[in-house]
Order: sequence, then structure tokens, then C-alpha cells
Amino acid sequence: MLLSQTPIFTNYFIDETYLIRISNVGTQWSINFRIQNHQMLLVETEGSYTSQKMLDSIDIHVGQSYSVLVTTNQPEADYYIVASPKMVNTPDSSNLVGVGVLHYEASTTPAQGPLPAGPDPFDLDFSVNQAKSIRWNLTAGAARPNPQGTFNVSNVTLSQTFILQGSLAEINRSIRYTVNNVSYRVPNTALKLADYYKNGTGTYQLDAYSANSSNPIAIDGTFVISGAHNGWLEIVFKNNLKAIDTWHLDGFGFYVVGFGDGEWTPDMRSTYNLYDPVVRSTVQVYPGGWTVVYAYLDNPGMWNLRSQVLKHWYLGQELYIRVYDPDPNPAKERQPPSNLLYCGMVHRSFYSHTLFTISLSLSVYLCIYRER
Ligand SMILES: [Cu+2]
Repeated sequence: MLLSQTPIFTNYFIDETYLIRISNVGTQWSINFRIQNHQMLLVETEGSYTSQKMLDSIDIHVGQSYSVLVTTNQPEADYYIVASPKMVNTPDSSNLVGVGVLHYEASTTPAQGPLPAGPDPFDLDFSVNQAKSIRWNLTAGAARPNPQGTFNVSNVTLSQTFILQGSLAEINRSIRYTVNNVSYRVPNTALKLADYYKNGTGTYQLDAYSANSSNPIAIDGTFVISGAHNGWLEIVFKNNLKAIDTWHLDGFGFYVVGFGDGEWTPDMRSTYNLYDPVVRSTVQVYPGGWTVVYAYLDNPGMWNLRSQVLKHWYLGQELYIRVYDPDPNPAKERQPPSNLLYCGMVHRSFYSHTLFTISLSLSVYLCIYRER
């Protein structure tokens, strides 16, 4: 169901329980989602079973997904379904407010009254407290995240800590978004090609920018950090912006262990939830606050870490984590396909030229050898 100003009716039978999967596929606004007169039992997020919680409304940030169970235990009628943006005041008639209708099959009564009210859109405590309460379901008999079925991260040894601050900056008189004051510059050569054929030379320099502190000045750069293969990585996301940000990591689910306000310091580790953190792909970072995740880097590759808020991402708030495993076993990372497309600094003529040079030298050598 796409929530829009045009309500979409769906047939729900009374006294049944429905699973509703809700995704925020927007590009800018965090939303609060609710259904008039109905509660939702939260059961899943981004592939992980959550501890089950009855909710009146749920905050869903850009790029996030949840599953909820809804029981049609109300009088047969129609009920409003609402998705309203956070961090902005909107009247019910605003085109930023998505409205749908939950229609009981036998209903002849249209949805009535004002739209169900959600929390104050500026009440970030509501949002943070709800986020902290979303935890791994320790009793669901489902697949568990890596490695080897663990869900408890209280006794893992951290190999690395990244402290990444999302900010706004001006670079060459244009507005850019940055990570640690570096705005991502998309290189002419695809990173995997540059990595595989040229070890990055001419395209990026591994670990050229700090993964723990902000560059003294805001600059453009192709930001690639090395991640320790099979190590536990702690990522502290800091948000210097006035908006709620969300971060997504390709290649891994991460354990959401902490949210906080103001400065993050190592002392904050004592506040983490290491017992039952939920594993997900996308996490929100509140304005002026921080969010911490753990990721187990068992997947070799060149992985994108980015803001899911389109404006932030497009204007530079992203970087890559290079997780390298020298083992050529294709079960870990496949070799490039034979029909690989080349671009930028890596092109086919470069290889035919190299092959030509090699075969020419070889034939010259053979000639000289034969003449002896
Ligand atoms: Cu992804």
C-alpha cells in the first residue's frame, strides 16, 4: 500500500490478524506511522525478529522497514492509516501527510474524525526511547546473525572504532555534505576495478582520511577506509545536522548497541546494550546526537557506507570500507566475470597493450635465443 493523499482501500476481515510490512522508501522525511483505534504488535525489522511490543505508533526513518501484526478487533468500519513526517509541524491537510484507509470488509461507515494524533513530531525523546526498546528477540527460533549464531555481543573484542561525523560544509563555494569533513568524490574508475587492477593507484589512497576525526578543512576526496577482515568494528555515527539522518551499510547487518545525545566519549560504552541488540541494515542518528553499531566484517569486498537521506548522500555523505581477504577462494569473493566492463583508468586497450608488449618481448627474446 502506498500512502498518499489519495486513500487506498483494502479489504480486512473482522477478527483476523494481519501482518503489515511498512517501509520508509522516502528520501528525506522520517515518518510516524499509526492506524486509528488499532494497536500494532512489532515483530520484525529488516530481517531480524524483534522482541514483541505493542505500539500505538512507530517511527520509521528513511530506508528502514518493520513488520507489525494488526488484529481487526474493532467495530466494522473504516479507519485512517497515517504516516506523518517528523521534525516539522504539518496540518492534517498537508501533502506531507500520507493518509490511507483500513477498510473492514463489511464496513459501510467511512473513516471519521480527525486523523489519529501521533507523538509531537519534535519529541525526539519519544523516538529515542522507542528506538532503544527495539531489541533482538532471544526466543524466536530463527536464523541468527553472524558469526555462528551469536546475538550477544557483550564479550566480543573490538578490532577497530570508526567515529564518523555527518556535517554540512561549503567546498569551492558549493554546499556539500561530508563525513569527517570529507565530501565523497566519485572517481572516474569504479572502485573495484581500481582496487583489483591497480591497487587503487590513481583513483584512491587507502586510509588517506581519518576514520576517527574530522579533517581540519572541508575537502572533496574519494574516501576509502580499510576494515579488518573478520574483525569486530564499532562505528560511532555523529550527527552535526539539524535533521534526523540515517546510515546504511552494504554487505553486512549491524548490531545497534547505543543511542545518545551530545558528545560521544569512550565512557559511553558503559551505556550500550550488548545483551540483545537488534541487527539491521539502516540506523537513524538524531540531530546533535550519536548512534553506535557493531559490525562483524566477515564479508570481503568494497562496501558502501552512506547516508540514506538522498540529499546528504548525493552531496557527498558516503564512504567505502575495503574489507580485504587475500584468500582467492571464490566462495568468499568471486573473481571478476569474463565480460567485465572496463572504465576510467582501467580499460581494455591497457590490457591488450600490456599483453602486446609482453608477447613482443617474448618473441624478440625467442628470436635472439634461436639465433645463438
Ligand atoms: Cu545495502
